[in-house]
Amino acid sequence: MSKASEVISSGAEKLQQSLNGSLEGKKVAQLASVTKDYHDPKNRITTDYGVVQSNTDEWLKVSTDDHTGPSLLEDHMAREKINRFDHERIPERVVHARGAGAFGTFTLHKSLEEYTTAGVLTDTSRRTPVFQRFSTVLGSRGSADTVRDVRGFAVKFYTDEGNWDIVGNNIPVFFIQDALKFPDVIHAGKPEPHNEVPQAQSAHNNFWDFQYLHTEATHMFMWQQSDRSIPRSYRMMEGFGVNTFKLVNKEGKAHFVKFHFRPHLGVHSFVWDEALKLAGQDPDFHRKDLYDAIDSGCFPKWDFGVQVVPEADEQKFEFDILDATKLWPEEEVPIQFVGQLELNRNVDEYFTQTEQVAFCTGHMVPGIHHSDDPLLQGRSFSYQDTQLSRLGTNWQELPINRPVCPVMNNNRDGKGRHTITKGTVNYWPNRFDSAPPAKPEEGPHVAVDYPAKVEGMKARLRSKKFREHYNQAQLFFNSMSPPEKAHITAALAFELDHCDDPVVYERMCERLTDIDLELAQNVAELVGASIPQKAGRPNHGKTAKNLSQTELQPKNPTIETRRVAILIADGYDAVAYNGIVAALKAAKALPFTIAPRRTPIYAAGESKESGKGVKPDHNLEGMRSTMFDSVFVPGGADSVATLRKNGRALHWVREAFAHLKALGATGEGVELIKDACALPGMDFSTSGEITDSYGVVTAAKVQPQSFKETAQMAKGAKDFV
Ligand code: HDD
Repeated sequence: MSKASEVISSGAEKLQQSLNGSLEGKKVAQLASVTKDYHDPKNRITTDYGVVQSNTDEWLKVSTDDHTGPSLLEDHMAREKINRFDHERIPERVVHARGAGAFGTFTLHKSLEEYTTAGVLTDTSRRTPVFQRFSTVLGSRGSADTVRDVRGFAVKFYTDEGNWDIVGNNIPVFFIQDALKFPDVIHAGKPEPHNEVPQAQSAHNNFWDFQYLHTEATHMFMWQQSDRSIPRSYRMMEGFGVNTFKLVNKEGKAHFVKFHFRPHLGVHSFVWDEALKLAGQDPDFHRKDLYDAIDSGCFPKWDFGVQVVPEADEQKFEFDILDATKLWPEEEVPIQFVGQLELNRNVDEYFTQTEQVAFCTGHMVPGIHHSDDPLLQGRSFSYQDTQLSRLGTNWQELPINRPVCPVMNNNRDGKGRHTITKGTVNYWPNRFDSAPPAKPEEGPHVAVDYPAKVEGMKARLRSKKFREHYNQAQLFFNSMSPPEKAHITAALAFELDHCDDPVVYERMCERLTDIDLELAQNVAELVGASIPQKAGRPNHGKTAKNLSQTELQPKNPTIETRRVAILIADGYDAVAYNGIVAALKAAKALPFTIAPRRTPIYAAGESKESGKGVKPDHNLEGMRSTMFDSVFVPGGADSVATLRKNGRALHWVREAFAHLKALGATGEGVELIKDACALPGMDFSTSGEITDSYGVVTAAKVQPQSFKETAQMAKGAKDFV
């Protein structure tokens, strides 16, 4: 059981019990029918064909006590075991190879029947089961979670009318307008072909060479260089469908639509130094964070919203609404929030669920349709196609991919077919009238194509507005807060510093003048390029709301699931320590005790002989401050004296402060904080009062008989986490 579940009682089992009979329960029951429990005490080890075995450790041989003889080909069990192992791996995803997934529920609180007939978006009584997979894009399956990259946000809705997939990202726009450029943008970003370097990074010549030459990527690379591409948690990022889709209502009228998911926890990011260090210190940080939160019953939630534009208004915008390199500013098209996505169940097995799940933008249900967005059109070919090489012809039959509604058609055979379809024919029309196509009048669950009039030249062309590539790159940069602008400057300086070809960084600094001259000049200085003197184009000065993460903070701030390290050594102040642990647990945060060693640590006045003491969760070397959201140092003269002499402890506090984390201390603990990170002008508590300065919350004197101060401090710290 994880630390998280020890602290907060599990809600997942209760949820499962409450599902029986519901649509949501259908997927649970379907998966249960193919799930077996490895830990059932009745189990005995068998071959794949079911014969119980008594020895699977030694290959059958001709041996004596003195000599180990040759192994026999006859041993089918042994050959099966090795043979199955040899073939365990399947090709990883060509992009988005590294990911983590979970099950959940989609609920709707406002019907969208004005726009669509889709049951999942009109029936407010439904609880639609979902599977969601988060991912990075460029890295291979074993790469680190915290690299700078776009994050995938793919949701499979198992609706009563079939599966609907939103295959989105945590950034609302994309690098390319036409799907045909996808192999180029991905080849440019992936490791370079001659030496397969670098892994999971865009900081290299080829990526930036492409960004300069392929100007339609300008808006997207600004997002990719912002804090959005180093999220603190999958639970703390937005999700976007990115492409433009169409909703069609019962009158047969169409609206263009974009899909949005906004996290209840707000949008939060690492600082770059933290992300870099975590990639080595804990490459599974995001995967574990998601698993632990769900395991502990702190279910991540997103508000689901739509931006809707009537078909007749297609040309009313200065950008083309079918261009995936453009967003629809909320000032022009407000988001209507109508539902909620909640993740509430972890996978039982990674491979069969998270690895074998297969998304496809072409998976739509009646009432949700393709638009002519040229990126979307090509995507829907690519996803179906890639699953064939990754999972085989019958990938739709894998349990995680099966719809919860009936499936019946004349597709047959192929490698690994599971379904046994009874009947004497497998074609339509047939003399039995079996499995006929439905009539549109049978109901809104029947797919009917939307009749759209199309005219134009048969040519390799995009419409005029697709040729404008800079306005929204400026809009995004202008909308950033000063720290976010500084982070973008530093990110570009890092990335271009990794480009050793001057052609690449010189050109990129020139490109930045198309966005903002000052940005271009600052980056050029940092990377040693010629300092541009003239803007490539004037900055229009416009801003839009909710592009800066500072505007996307939670309605109800919480420290739920935040990880707080409490540093102690022998002689710590038990009152302050117990008080902060209790206060954090009450707020559903996760306290971790960290000490110089992992054998018990004794409080002031507590003897080793007492047999008590606190067993720390980790020693100071085993974990680093990067793995926590906050650090707290309780008093205790001996404890703090030991820690003040310990370089690692000082580094812990200093590093956490440099990463802008909330720090707290009581009693003598304040002295350790001062040693590590006092700045000129910083205030520290000198008496019973609580002082908070630069996010450092201190109380020099704690009343031994009371837990109140520490509880209050936890409350104070919350404002800074
Ligand atoms: Fe893609 C995977 C998101 C454009 C071709 N893509 C993939 C995944 C996500 C996205 C989240 C991982 C799904 C999972 O967890 O299994 N892709 C996007 C977004 C795009 C986009 C938001 C732009 C709006 N993709 C895009 C284009 C193409 C592809 C233009 C090809 C023409 N994408 C693929 C793929 C992948 C994929 C090769 C690899 C594994 C898979 O599909 O299942 O087909």
